Amino acid sequence: MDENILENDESLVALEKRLGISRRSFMQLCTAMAATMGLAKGADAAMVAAVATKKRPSVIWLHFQECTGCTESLLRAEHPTLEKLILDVISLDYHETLFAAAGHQAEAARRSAMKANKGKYLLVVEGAIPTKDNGIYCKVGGQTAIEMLKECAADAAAVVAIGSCASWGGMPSTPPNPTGAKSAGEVLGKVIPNIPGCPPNPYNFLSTVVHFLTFGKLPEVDHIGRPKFAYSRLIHENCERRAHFDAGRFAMEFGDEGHRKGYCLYKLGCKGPETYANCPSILFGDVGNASWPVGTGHPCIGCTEKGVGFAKPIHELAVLKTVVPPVGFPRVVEEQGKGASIGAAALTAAIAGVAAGAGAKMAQNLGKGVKTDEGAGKHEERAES
Ligand code: FSX
Ligand code: SF4
Ligand code: F3S
Repeated sequence: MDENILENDESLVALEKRLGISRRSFMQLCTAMAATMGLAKGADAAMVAAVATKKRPSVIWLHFQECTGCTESLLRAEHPTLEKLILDVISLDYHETLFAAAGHQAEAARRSAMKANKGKYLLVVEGAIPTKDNGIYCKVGGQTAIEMLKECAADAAAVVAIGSCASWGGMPSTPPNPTGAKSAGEVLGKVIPNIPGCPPNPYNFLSTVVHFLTFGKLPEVDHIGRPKFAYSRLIHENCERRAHFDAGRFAMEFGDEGHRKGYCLYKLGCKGPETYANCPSILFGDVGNASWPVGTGHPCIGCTEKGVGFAKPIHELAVLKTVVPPVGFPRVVEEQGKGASIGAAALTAAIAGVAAGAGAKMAQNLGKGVKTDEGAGKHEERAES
C-alpha cells in the first residue's frame, strides 16, 4: 500500500484518534490481513478506507454452551489492541458477557438492534446448541438456544459461527453428548461460515469481519464453511517440527531427550497431520516465536477439526492425510561385520514380497543414508524416499 497517499487523509487522522494506534500500524495490520486472506493488490487500502469511513456493522453476539474462551481470546490479544480494533470495527449491539445491562434490559436492546438493522446485522454465534429434550438445557431470557438462534438468524445479513462449539459441536458434543449439542449450522439446517478453534485465533475472526465490512460479503469458504485463507492447509504442512517428522526423529515421552530437543510430537499424539488450521503461521497472543500449542511442546489436539478434537484420545496417533511414511526404515549405520549389504537388503525386501522397485529403492536409500551427529544409535536420519 502506498502509505503516502493515505498520509494526510482526514478520516485516517480521525481513525488514529479513535483507535489509539498509529495509522501506520493500522495500515500494516490491514496489509497483513489482506496478504493472509490472499486478496488482490489494493485490497489493503480498501480495508483501511472501509474501517475509516464506513458505518460499523451491527453485530448481535449469542452465547450458548461454551466456556466463553472465544470472547476471552479476542479480549486478551495485544499489539495493536485487538479488542479495541474489533470493538471499533463493529457495533456490538448485544453480547451477554460484555453487556453492562442484564435481564429484560439486555433482551430489549437485542430486539431493538435487530429491528433497527433488519437484514443488515451480522449474527455471531459462540457455543453449541443443546437439542435434546426440546433444547431445555440452555435457556436465555426464557427462550431455548434453538428458539433464540432461529429468531436472530431470520433477519441477519450473515451468520458466523465462532469457535469449535458453534462450528461443529466442540467440547459440549464430546461423546456421549448428553445434551445433544449441535453446531449452529446443523440447527439452522445449512452450511454457515465458521471459524473453528477452541479458542479460535482472533486474527482469523478480525480478518473475516473486516472482509465483510469492506466487500459486503464474507471471505470464500470451503465445503464445510471454513474461510479458505485460514483452514486450507494442514497444521502438519507448516509446522516448524516437520523436518524432524521427515527425518524420523520423535519425542517418545514428555520431557525425554527428544522432547527437550524439539523433535516431532507425532508419537505423543499430535493431530497436526489431520487438522486444518493456520496456527503455526499466525501464532497466538502476539508474544512471538513458537507461541502456539506445538511450539510450546504440546501436541496439537485437533481443536479445530470435527471428529478429532475432543473426540479422539490425545495419545492416539493421527491419521496421516498427506504423507504415509514406510512402516520401517532401513538401518543406515551398522556395526562392523553385522550390517546387511545393499544387495542383501534388496533381496530381503524382494523375499518379503515388496513390489519389484521397492527393493531397489531401499538399496538406493541405504547408499544415501547419513548418520546424524546427535543421538548416535538412537536416532537415525532417513534419506529421502
Ligand atoms: Fe470455549 Fe468458545 Fe472452546 Fe467453545 O470457544 S474456547 S469451549 S470453542 O465456544 O468459549
Ligand atoms: Fe508438527 Fe505434529 Fe506434524 Fe510433528 S506431527 S510435524 S509436531 S504437526
Ligand atoms: Fe488447536 Fe491444534 Fe491449533 S490444538 S489451536 S488446532 S495447534
